[in-house]
Amino acid sequence: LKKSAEDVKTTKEVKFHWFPRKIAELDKCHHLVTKFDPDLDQDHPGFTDPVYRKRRKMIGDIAFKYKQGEPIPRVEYMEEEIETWCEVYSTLRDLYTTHACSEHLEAFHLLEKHCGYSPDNIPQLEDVSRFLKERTGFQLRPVAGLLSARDFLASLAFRVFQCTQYIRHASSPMHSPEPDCVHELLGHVPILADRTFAQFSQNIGLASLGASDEDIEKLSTLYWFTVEFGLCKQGGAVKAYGAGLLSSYGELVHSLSDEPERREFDPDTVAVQPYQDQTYQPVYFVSENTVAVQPYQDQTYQPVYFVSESFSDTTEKLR
Ligand code: TIH
Ligand code: FE2
Repeated sequence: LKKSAEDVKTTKEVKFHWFPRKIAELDKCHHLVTKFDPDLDQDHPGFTDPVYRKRRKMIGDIAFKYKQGEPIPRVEYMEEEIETWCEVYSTLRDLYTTHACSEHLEAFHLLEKHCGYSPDNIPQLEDVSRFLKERTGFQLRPVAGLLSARDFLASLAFRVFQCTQYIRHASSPMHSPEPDCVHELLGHVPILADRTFAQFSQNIGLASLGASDEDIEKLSTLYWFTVEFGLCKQGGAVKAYGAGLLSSYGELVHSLSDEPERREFDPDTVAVQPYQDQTYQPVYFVSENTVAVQPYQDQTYQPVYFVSESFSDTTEKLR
């Protein structure tokens, strides 16, 4: 996390980080982590592909220029990009029937019907954003790469999901170590169309506002093992609801195979569980059905508190 003098305001006893007070201030929440940058990371599949890197810059510029409230500019995707999309889409779609949770399946169906989701079309963020806004009040905003945890979580507090618009390199369609539009559109978007899940996501965001670095770390770990890599029990079977699973054919199969360890979800344990972000997870956490939480407005809540009481079976009642 990048920290500068202005980020930390200090009075005699209280030390807190700057955080956005209104949605327009998300324009300041744009600090990127360069970890998986194809220009800097030698292991990135696009590192030796100048055409890919140029394309990434072009699409990234949309995000750099974007101001909150504007419509998200459309991208005309190239043939090779659509081929990558098609390969991932077709393979994953077959797998969802058996591997995805019911909330994901239900929303995916609607997205195919109303939002241009199909094997030969990469949906436009603006269209998807409008769909989500109507369903759960979530909206998308374009981002040029991996954001700092603090900025990313802060936007969730405003029901804004920062969303990449470029696509993964054609040489590795089945798994990407960084977010791309396949990950956002196939992994995150469907589940953000669920009211209970949307509330859970916003609550993590609210808890993050002004939090200490230590608590941001805990909240991102919690986010990692739920929103990104969470499994849940549904009708006696274990299903995936994490976006990192639902956007990666390789990891989706792996997560429900005999290979990894699966443990019962417990927020206090999960918040401090070490994780790695280069390849498949060795351990996943299984929740009882779906996440349901109360809407908290109080920014001083301890992050682990609200999550401890968060798992109950109220999804059906909320519908
Ligand atoms: N591994 C995911 C995919 O291949 O779609 C992408 C990411 C998940 C979590 C962070 S990046
Ligand atoms: Fe993600």
